[in-house]
Amino acid sequence: MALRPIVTAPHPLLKQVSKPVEMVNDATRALVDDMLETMYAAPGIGLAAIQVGIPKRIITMDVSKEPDPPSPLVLINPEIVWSSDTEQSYEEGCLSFPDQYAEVDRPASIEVKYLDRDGKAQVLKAEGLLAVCIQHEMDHLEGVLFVDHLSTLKRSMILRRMGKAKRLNTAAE
Ligand code: GNR
Ligand code: NI
Repeated sequence: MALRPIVTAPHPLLKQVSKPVEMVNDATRALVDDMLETMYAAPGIGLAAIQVGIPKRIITMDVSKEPDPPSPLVLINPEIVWSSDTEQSYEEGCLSFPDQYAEVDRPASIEVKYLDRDGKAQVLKAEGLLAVCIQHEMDHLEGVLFVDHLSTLKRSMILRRMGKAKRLNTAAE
């Protein structure tokens, strides 16, 4: 297992559309394990493979809260098969936008089909934070970021703050 560096905005990789996994094999599982380790270390509740530079349709998640035990979830080639008309608003963050948060509206409940880490087909119905997280991660597979759901004004404010933070970082290095 290994920690992998997380790609931060603005980076062209984050706009890339990820490719389906053709076969779930040991190499896939090795990447999944690295993603889980990287996600927990960040710490984050979700991670898409493109955030560690790999354009494959793989996401890892864990929305469990202490003192509950960890509950890692791996979705390969996920597809939303149903989503509710009712939306919910949630203050989202993204490991590729450190320290930036904004309210995003999305369907409140969804049903998603995917392959698990053994390559077995699964269906999952989700609501609340899990539904938010799955949709946020699935956006990454299409090169869509949470800021793309915001008004132009809010998006440019966040992008400007990201630019500033990056310049400060480069100056300090
Ligand atoms: O760690 C994360 N927290 C989070 C909070 C609210 C809505 C979505 C997320 S996902 C984010 C990790 C991440 O960037 N995944 O792509
Ligand atoms: Ni994200």
